[in-house]
Amino acid sequence: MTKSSNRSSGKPATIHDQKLQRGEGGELHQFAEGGTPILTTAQGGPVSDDQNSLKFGARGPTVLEDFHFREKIFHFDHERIPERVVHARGYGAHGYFETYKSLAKYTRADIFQRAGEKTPAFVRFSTVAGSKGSVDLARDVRGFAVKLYTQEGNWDIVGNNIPVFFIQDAIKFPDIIHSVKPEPDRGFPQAQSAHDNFWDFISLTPESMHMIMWVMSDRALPRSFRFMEGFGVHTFRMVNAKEESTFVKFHWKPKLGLQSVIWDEAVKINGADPDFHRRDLWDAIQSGNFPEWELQLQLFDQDFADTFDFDILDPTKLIPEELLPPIPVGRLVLDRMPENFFAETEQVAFMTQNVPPGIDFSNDPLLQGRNFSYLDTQLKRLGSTNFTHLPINAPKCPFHHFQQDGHMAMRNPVGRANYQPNSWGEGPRESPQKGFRSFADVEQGPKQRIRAESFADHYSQARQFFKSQTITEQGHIANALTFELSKVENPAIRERMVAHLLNVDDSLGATVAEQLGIKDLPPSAETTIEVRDDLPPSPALSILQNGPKRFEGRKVGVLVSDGADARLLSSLASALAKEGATMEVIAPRVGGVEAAAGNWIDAKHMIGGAPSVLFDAVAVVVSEEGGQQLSNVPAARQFVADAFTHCKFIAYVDAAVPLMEKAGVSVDLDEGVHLLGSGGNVATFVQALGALRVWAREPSISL
Ligand code: HDE
Repeated sequence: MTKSSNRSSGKPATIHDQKLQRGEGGELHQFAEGGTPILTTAQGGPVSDDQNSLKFGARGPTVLEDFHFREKIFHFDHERIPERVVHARGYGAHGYFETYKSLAKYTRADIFQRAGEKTPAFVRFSTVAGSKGSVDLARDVRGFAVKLYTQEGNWDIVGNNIPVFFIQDAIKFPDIIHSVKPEPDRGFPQAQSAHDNFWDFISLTPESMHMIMWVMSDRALPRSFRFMEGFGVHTFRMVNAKEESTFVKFHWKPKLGLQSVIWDEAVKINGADPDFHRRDLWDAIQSGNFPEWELQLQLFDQDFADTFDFDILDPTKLIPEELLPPIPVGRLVLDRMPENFFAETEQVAFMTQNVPPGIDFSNDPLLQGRNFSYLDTQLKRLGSTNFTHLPINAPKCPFHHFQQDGHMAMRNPVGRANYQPNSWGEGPRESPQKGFRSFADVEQGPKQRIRAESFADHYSQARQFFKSQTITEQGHIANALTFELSKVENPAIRERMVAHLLNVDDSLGATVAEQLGIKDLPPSAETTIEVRDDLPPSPALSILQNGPKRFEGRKVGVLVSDGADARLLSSLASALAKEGATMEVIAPRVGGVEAAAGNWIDAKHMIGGAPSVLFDAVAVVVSEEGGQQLSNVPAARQFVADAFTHCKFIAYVDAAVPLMEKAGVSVDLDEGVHLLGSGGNVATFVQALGALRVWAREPSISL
């Protein structure tokens, strides 16, 4: 068979150039002159002309019998599959999970039996609300879906970067999602929660308040997939060989620490590079800086669960890590990008119900609903019950079953027996010992539509989350709420939200009301039970208290001009490389600049193409003349001004002062602005970068 190779480069081949050769397997390969494979139809027929459709005469009409044209257009017209109804925009990578030690005490899952065991993995990160082509930096929850190809079948931990959820019962999922998606009459806004429908629903759904605190925090604006946590959200079970069950919550902790951007950056990044997160992951993996997360488990029993007022089955609640420290059990490393985005990232099918023996579900009503839902979505999107035949979805362990036929069946069983039991001595058999056995939980009660009393507290953990944030982070939450509600046109919705916020924190409610210009503070929303004020702050919930302390994995943007000090640049580059960080050069022209010593400095970007929002910190290394010239270039002024406004560290040489001043940045303003002498002070600057931002600057800046 001729291998499809329509992507290989080379001049267009014509049928006259054709030579026939036999391949290794004896198959006939068709080559044009020069060894380029000949373009064929999907049926393998060689194509003579791919530039012109078949016509009568030079000017048409086109002839119906042009089967090559028909096949080509037919296939093109059907290239799209439905995008995911939620989490449509996503980006995936391959890697592996490495088990630290045996967890046989808790689970019989094979993946946790042997220290050092490596299990292939595929991870897909996503936003929830936006379409497939939407921007990366929408304020949104991020999906963090992990497929582990274990020796006992695929295990999917289909989690988020936030450990709680909006709703307690799966039956409300279509409502919350409809409310956040573009409004159905007007078809906008895209990938945004800042609109009436979303806040109307939320203001009528008190159970969402804890999650609202998270999505209004900087957690919803991650700087990189590599710098965010992942959570299984629900309480699951681990079941050991003795059929003993332990409750478990899954946490993925990024090795490079947590980091987010602020809203003004997010808005600008979306314009400057809508693929910011994708590019970041691609660049990191392609350059060998493989992102890594540690899997940590919160393990507990029923007695521990009973110590809380809330229900561990309620997905709007978390167990503070200070009360139950998560135990590290393995690491996830992403080291390979897919070869084909569609085949792998688009077609990967995650399902919460994919669990190996030894992992089991709790009765969390959201999880139960998800277990029901995910199979539907695969059939809808992938179009066949045989979606497990796609390589990305197929298990990597041996598998045998009697499922057969159906659309696009690629793996077709041979032999006579397609049922069991059979007396032909053929085919697989079930194994009571090795097979999946559900934990034999005892349940009873009347059949009814009801929400348990234990799910009734909607504000205490929202308050705990708010109180666990630094002042800076609390300010960001208040500003996010103000922005979002400022886009709500119906004042009654704004007021209903403020009434809820007053239950979370008086000052938060009052600040948002004040910033929105609500003259009379509404009474706080009614609660069914008293909001607890005694839950201690949990520092684990704050991003800023869990930063990396090192600049590793981050990037400095260096603005240069002709006559720049190349030695200074190279000492900056090597100091950053030592930290595991990178540097990109931005010049007036993308071709680069001539250094003071006459050598050439290559640039990666031109000024207008690389605003400082794309970097974690900036430096300005220019000549006297360059500094003067750039001070008249709006994009250069914006580069510096934004870096300052976004509380970034800035390094500069003396010659950059005119530019800094025109950008409104006084060089002796704060400790985040560093003077680089020729070769000097680079180390101090790079050391300081570990703090990532100069938050002390923020109160003096009004965005
Ligand atoms: Fe999902 N969710 N979800 N979800 N979810 C989907 O499955 C659903 C929920 C999550 O990268 C869909 O393949 C219901 C919570 C991620 O491919 C769909 C409910 C959490 C992804 C679906 C929830 C998630 C999805 C859409 C309420 C965090 C992307 C396409 C009961 C713990 C996976 C698809 C990927 C995707 C249903 C709630 C995470 C429709 C019914 C809670 C990360 O099946």
